[in-house]
Amino acid sequence: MNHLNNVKKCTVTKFLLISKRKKQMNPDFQYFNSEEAAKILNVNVSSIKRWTDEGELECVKTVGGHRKFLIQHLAKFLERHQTKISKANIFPVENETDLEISLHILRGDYQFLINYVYEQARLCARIQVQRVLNGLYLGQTPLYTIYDKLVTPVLYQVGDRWEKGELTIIEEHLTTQTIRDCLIRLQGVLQLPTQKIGKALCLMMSTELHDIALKMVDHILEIRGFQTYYSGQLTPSIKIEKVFETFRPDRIYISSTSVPDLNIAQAEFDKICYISAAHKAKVFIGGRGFNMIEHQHPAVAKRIFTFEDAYLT
Ligand code: B12
Repeated sequence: MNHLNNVKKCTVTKFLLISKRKKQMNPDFQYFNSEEAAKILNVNVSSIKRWTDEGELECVKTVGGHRKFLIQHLAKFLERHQTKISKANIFPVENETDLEISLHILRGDYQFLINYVYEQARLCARIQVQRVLNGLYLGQTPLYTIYDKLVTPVLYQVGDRWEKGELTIIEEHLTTQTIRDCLIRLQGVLQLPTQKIGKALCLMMSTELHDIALKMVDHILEIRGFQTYYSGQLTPSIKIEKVFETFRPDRIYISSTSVPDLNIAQAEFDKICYISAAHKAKVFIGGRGFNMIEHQHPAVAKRIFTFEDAYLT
């Protein structure tokens, strides 16, 4: 947040400097075009044009006559005209900080968003984390991009900071649990197709606690139109045949990260593959645990490394 405040102060100061002179584009500043401004204020582009023509909303004009907006223009407008805009923005805009974040969401500035979401998750600030996830999704960012470019790097950052001793174990738990909770809430916002294209069983093995990656795979499969079944942490494969008979999945997604006992993990994986083959279900695997588990089996269709891949395969 310090960084954010610095950026804000710096931009405001610079803006004041130019507004005393003539209002013209300064290459050092970040400008929105009319479409971006409309998206942030959650109004039509025609409203943006009308308000600028009426002098209600400040802007600068390019040589070609295009309207460009600084965050401060929008913030000033918001202050004066709260009633003119709906609260349901892609990232609810209530103050300049929110506007700044909206800009990064719109621009897909993941480096900024990774640091911001990491910081907010560390503080267990669910609302802030949620707003970014929802903002990106409602702003038409593909779900797999949000997971590959934002959530995964944030989780890696949690791991790196913990390894460096910058996060205690309880802080690591609190941070990741905040992210996990926000992902579960995001699930409620996802637009799901009504027509189902298949059934997918998302499975974890009996010693596995790392369930966030598979939860995200589950979401990706749901938006693709799969009916999904998600087993969750520490799932023993005892009588797993019954699950195949009940749900008749055509795809099995297995996630493995931690392999405390390779013999146990290998035996479980082989069993799942054997039953999958018997039920003509394709197996898709992911996670670093498969660097250890032998996975050359006829039932295994593919090892998947990214959420984009999970969306496309
Ligand atoms: C959060 C976390 C935890 C949480 C898990 C909470 C939860 N509900 O998931 C808790 C605190 C419980 C935990 C516990 C442990 N953890 Co941990 N944990 C992490 C952390 C920080 C993030 C994991 C994560 O979600 N990553 C994000 C996912 C999206 O990334 P990914 O796993 O690389 O997956 C990618 C692909 O492989 C693919 N993918 C993954 N799975 C699947 C599945 C399918 C089907 C598909 C299609 C794709 C796919 O998608 C991702 C996109 O690239 C990592 C650090 C890190 N670098 O990942 C350590 C890490 C995974 N943990 C580690 C360890 C050692 C442990 C513990 C053994 C610690 C301990 N001594 O107790 C225990 C193990 C518990 C167990 N039995 O499982 C190590 C693993 C080392 C290894 N195997 O190489 C890591 C790497 C930390 C480290 N640097 O040492 N952990």
